[in-house]
Amino acid sequence: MLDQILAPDHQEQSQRLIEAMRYSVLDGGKRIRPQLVYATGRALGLDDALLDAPAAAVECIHAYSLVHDDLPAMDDDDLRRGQATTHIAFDPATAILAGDALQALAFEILTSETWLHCAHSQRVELIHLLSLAAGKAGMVSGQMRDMAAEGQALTQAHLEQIHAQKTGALLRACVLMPAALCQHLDADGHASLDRFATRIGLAFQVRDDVIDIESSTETLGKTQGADDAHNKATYPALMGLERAKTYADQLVDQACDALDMIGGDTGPLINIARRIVARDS
Ligand code: GRG
Repeated sequence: MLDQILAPDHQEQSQRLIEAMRYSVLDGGKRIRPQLVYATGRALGLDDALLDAPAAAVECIHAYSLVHDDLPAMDDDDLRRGQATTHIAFDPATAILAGDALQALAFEILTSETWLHCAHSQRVELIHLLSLAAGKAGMVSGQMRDMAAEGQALTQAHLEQIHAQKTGALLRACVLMPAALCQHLDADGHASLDRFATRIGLAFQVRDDVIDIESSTETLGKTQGADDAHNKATYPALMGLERAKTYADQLVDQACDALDMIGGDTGPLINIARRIVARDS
């Protein structure tokens, strides 16, 4: 879908913008968020075609966040997904605009009747969930609080609040969007999926902190040791490396236990949860 929507533009003035958007969203990445959307849909018995739009939309938001996070005014990173960050491959102004346009594209996709066929109320709910996850109550707020906390000693509760917003909110939306498309999900089922999403969101961040120490720049595809260089509060710094790894495993166990309430095929969700703590990039 994204390859089609972002077909190279032959109009001279926007060609560079489209190139930068394609570079940022189509070239690499593990695609964990779209996979989570499809896996949740599978657990709920939804048709894959209904999930293409939310999956593409969430990846656009994710890609924009990485482009902006790498900018000189933020983490100032040169390497992402094993290649030059967007502002290096293009220039900072183009990277800002490509990120902005990717964010807008996410909502363009969800509002498009070409790309998403669902009831009006469900469409509104998807837009609501994604905007909450991305904005001032979610990812952007988490990023702001993360920057403000640099160099400070945080409690685990404070660190978890920040990460629930910065990383967790978008991962949670990947589960809650398919849930919103499901007609037969009751309140208990919804609460179980929410608990699953919250636990894997946290596990994802704990693992991210661990691999920032243990993995190499080559394997990560981004600069290793960046957390330490930016004086960030991390789980290994707070509780030690081995305890952080155990904690991530426990979170994933709790997440998988929460799926017991879901009657459908939860295998793909469990697979993703296990991969989150096994990954080294
Ligand atoms: C700049 C608005 C704004 C927000 C930035 C998500 C984020 C907030 C910053 C990214 C910094 C970072 C490394 C966060 C830790 C978790 C995370 C999102 C890692 C990258 O996600 P992956 O591993 O990336 O899924 P790929 O490249 O596989 O898509």
